[in-house]
Amino acid sequence: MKNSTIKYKKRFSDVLLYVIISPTLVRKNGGNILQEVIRGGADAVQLREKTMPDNEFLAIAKDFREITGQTNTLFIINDRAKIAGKVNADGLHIGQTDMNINNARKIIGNDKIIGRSTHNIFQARLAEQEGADYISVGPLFYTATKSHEPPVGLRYLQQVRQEISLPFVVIGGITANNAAEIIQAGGNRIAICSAIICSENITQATRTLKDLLVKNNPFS
Ligand code: 3NM
Repeated sequence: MKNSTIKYKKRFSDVLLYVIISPTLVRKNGGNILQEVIRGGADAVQLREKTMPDNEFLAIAKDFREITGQTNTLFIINDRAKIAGKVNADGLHIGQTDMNINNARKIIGNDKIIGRSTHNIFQARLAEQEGADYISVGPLFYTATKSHEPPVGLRYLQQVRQEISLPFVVIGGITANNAAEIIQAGGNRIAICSAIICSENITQATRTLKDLLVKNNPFS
């Protein structure tokens, strides 16, 4: 493995709190949200906008690249591989209906991180075979952010822990109220969107969740 490849993979293995930012969801400036979550201790951020035109997305992605570069925060782009390559994002997150992992690698480079959404153990096995660097496991609970996807509950998390050796983030309906239960169940890396970016005080909401993860961190 090349040094740069090890660098990116290692950086993902250090992630505890992964924040998904959709500026249009809260009608706020993306750069401001980003700065607040970084201040609160986010280890990785994902820029996710499903319907925004590419040129607008690209402008935000450039800002995100600059800001995350200054703070050494891992920067991942949802779905838009070409833009991830263009702005030199650290990684790409792809859903089940997005492109395949091989094609994504060709666009963003072999050394970058590729994450795949999974909703059942078959998808998780496939993601592992196809060479994903991490998977997301969810939605654990109902979430308005991805309301068409039925919740999988903690049972799927247990299956992943038993069978899959890739790093994973748990996702979907996670808040400060249920995070401790999820961490106890083995969800050591958590991805959150609305409970952070829709809160009144984004920095404080991020800090609260990060503290819970650090306090219960089995890696330290
Ligand atoms: N992907 P919130 S759940 C973007 O299970 C996304 O693949 C999911 O948002 C999956 O923290 C989800 O607001 C929404 O529930 C996460």
